[in-house]
Amino acid sequence: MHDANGEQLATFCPMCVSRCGATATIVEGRLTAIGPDPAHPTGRAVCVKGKSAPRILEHPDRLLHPLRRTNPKGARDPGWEQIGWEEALDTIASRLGQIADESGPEAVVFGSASPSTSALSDSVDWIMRLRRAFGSPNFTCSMELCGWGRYMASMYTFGAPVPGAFMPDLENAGCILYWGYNPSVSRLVHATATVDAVNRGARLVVVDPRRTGLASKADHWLRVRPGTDAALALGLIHVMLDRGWYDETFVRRWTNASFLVRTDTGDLLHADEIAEPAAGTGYVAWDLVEAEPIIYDPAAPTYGGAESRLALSGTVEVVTTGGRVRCRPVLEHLRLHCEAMTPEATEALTRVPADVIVATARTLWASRPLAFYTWSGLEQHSNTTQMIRAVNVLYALTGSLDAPGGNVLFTPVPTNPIDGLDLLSDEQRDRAIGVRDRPLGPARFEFITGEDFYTAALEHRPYRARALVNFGANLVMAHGDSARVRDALASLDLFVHADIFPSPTGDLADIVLPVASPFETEALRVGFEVSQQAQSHVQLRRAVVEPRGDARSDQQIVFALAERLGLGEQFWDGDIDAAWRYQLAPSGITLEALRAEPRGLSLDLSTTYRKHEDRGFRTPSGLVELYSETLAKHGYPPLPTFAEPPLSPRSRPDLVAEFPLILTCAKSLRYCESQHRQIAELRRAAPDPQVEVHPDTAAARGISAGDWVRISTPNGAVRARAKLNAGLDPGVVCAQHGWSQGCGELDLPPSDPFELGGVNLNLVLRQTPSDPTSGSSPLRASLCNVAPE
Ligand SMILES: Nc1nc2c(c(=O)[nH]1)N[C@H]1C(S)=C(S)[C@@H](COP(=O)(O)OP(=O)(O)OC[C@H]3O[C@@H](n4cnc5c(=O)[nH]c(N)nc54)[C@H](O)[C@@H]3O)O[C@H]1N2
Ligand SMILES: Nc1nc2c(c(=O)[nH]1)N[C@H]1C(S)=C(S)[C@@H](COP(=O)(O)OP(=O)(O)OC[C@H]3O[C@@H](n4cnc5c(=O)[nH]c(N)nc54)[C@H](O)[C@@H]3O)O[C@H]1N2
Ligand code: SF4
Ligand SMILES: [Mo]
Repeated sequence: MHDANGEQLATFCPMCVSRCGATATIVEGRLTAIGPDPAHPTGRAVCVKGKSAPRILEHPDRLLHPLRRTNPKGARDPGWEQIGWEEALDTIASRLGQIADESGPEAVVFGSASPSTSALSDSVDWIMRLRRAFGSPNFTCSMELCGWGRYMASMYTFGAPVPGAFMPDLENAGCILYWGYNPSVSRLVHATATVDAVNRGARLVVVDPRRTGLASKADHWLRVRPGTDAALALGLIHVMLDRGWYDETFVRRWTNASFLVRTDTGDLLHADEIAEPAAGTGYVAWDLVEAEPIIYDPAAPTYGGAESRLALSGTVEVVTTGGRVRCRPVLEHLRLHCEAMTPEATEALTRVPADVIVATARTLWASRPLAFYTWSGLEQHSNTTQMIRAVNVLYALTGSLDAPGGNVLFTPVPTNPIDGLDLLSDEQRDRAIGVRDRPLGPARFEFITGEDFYTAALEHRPYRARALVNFGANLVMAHGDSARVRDALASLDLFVHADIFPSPTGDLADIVLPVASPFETEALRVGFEVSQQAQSHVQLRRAVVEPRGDARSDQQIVFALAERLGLGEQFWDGDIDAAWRYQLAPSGITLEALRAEPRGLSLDLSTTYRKHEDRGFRTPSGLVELYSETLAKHGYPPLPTFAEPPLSPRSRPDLVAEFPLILTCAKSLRYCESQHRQIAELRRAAPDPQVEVHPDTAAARGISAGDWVRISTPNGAVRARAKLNAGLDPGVVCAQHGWSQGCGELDLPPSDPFELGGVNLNLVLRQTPSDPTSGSSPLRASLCNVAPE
């Protein structure tokens, strides 16, 4: 389409998880504007970052050519020397081959920026394929801080990624629960859909230390003390069980609520332990009518219609091969586990008023179906896995899973998998860094934590990580203890970094590769996730302008590197179109059809609800596991358990005099994570990092709005400007991470991320003590003080 203002091209913005359908305006070969495309399933609106895409593309700091370091690591100036792609790729391939020959392919770690904060969503599956074809089980992408909770921890309850893949069905929800998630900042398309839902009468519950955008529309805003979310969830479960506010039919049939737990050991009773009926396999429940045990065998997962007769409360005596044993059903066990978490006791821990807890439990129950989402507020704690378990168990009790208006798996467009899962042997998978120490954690799924990666690089445990092939990830800024990240990256024999812009992480690389902006390259997107309509949509995003300099897409880099590494066969000999054709084949959609319709094509798919009624859940028992035997076997609590954050006023009263405040953090509206500060259009309205402080807390310290303040933790101090927020608990402050970039146009110099007194929050946060199951870092519940500069 052409008009006086330029050519209008259909596209979508992949710069964050929202992936908004958009229209690009092109004038004389230049991108001049990005605007919404209301006809696209995610195209209602675009944000300020999307609108700034032209400035991002044309920014003078862009990386335009492959670079090779000529000065030693640690030198202030890397001494970048421009090289050609051939030389860059050949050097990388030969060095990687040599390292793999000497130390095994596992010595090479691959990495990427999170697909939620960048266009890496275009190519992350291809990077996975390259890694697996190469033979390395090690991928670092901050999964332990972003994704673990939504995609993996929930496997231990549901056998499925809820709410990661089983998304909230906002269009039909009776009640929406956002727990540590603020889509008004972080996912525009969810924010608009939520406002629609509220306007049509859906209830909204927000659990957040801050009164965020949507919290002002919420029926209940629960101002939780950072890091005590598991206690809050247990307190809500207490009320739900106490009042009978749970879906008994679902709970009986589709959870392990009726399985018997031995009171002597706390373990589940197994069929082979009981005397009558004669030994079988599986678990044991209690038939109240027959007054005898009844066996549940996951291989034939049914009670044969006896569900309604199963005991869910009380205690029974079971004759086992070792004598009489007192047992109680899991639900009773859970009830007792939560017994002490009365609304008042929960208030004392979480600072959420007892009456609000009761009222919230009532709303969650009375306004079903419940759809929920959790994110960063829960994923960056030393107790993340148990927090997620607690919220998941609470959710299971509502019976809304996979029901219309609950969390559902929108039917995806059928495609061939491309992430190369079958290319990595189990033997290699077992070598993932960290999997021995945390066998149920992200390493089990080939995601290694930052902490474990740096230990492998610096301390050679469990073996030495020698190389990193990294697509974007700004590890120095993303992880606690930035100085340790720097030391680990500097210790590598080979560090290859592909990026659009220079970064403090890229500055430590041996070879830097220039990546094209997403608006300069083609990419295939299958499914836009947030609704059935969006998930049915397939789009081949075209290059709306030419790439600058020698920049190439991540996918092109992957394919070129694969060929150099002798892996061309697994990469269609470098032919990306052929790879896409393979991927698309089951969908019936052709590449030609997509190229002819740049706005994308939609299949006519409908959601299948309650799939468990056909095939159960993919847990060991085939049921939703309120009690997780898998966790128990590895020494973790089988029922969700609260642990006080290790750096909190309760755990460390000795530190309270010096560090009386609780420090958490949240994302910025105008920037993605550590990016975009160099864009004047974005920076002008938010030039400095901010820390939100209650007015009384500020006044007591002589701090006024806009003042520069020192945020000190036991690890040192950084700076930020005070933003007064009367909605906060006076004992809580909320800062921002990701600050280091300068902005030349506004004369704002960059800030050294390793210098105390600078603006890099993660310099004074730590990765430890990390979550024992997942290795998640405690970035959102620390102790601090704020003081005027
Ligand atoms: N204290 C604290 N720390 C945190 C968080 C927090 O809330 N608080 N959040 C955590 C979370 S949730 C995450 S996801 C991580 C984020 O950490 P990262 O995943 O590293 O994300 P960014 O900081 O956005 O940095 C992305 C990098 O990728 C580059 N990039 C952008 N687009 C592309 C592209 O298309 N290709 C390539 N090759 N590069 C690209 C950018 O220029 C930038 O250098 O940080 C974590 N760290
Ligand atoms: N504009 C913008 N959009 C983004 C990003 C960005 O940087 N900027 N990043 C992208 C990425 S990588 C991610 S991970 C997502 C993240 O999306 P969100 O999860 O929405 O991100 P946050 O705003 O960091 O955190 C959500 C809320 O958690 C609250 N919170 C802090 N501590 C606690 C706590 O202990 N308990 C509870 N319950 N809540 C707490 C914060 O106050 C915040 O309002 O956003 C994506 N989209
Ligand atoms: S919300 Fe994210 S995807 Fe949408 S326009 Fe903004 S940056 Fe792009
Ligand atoms: Mo993230």
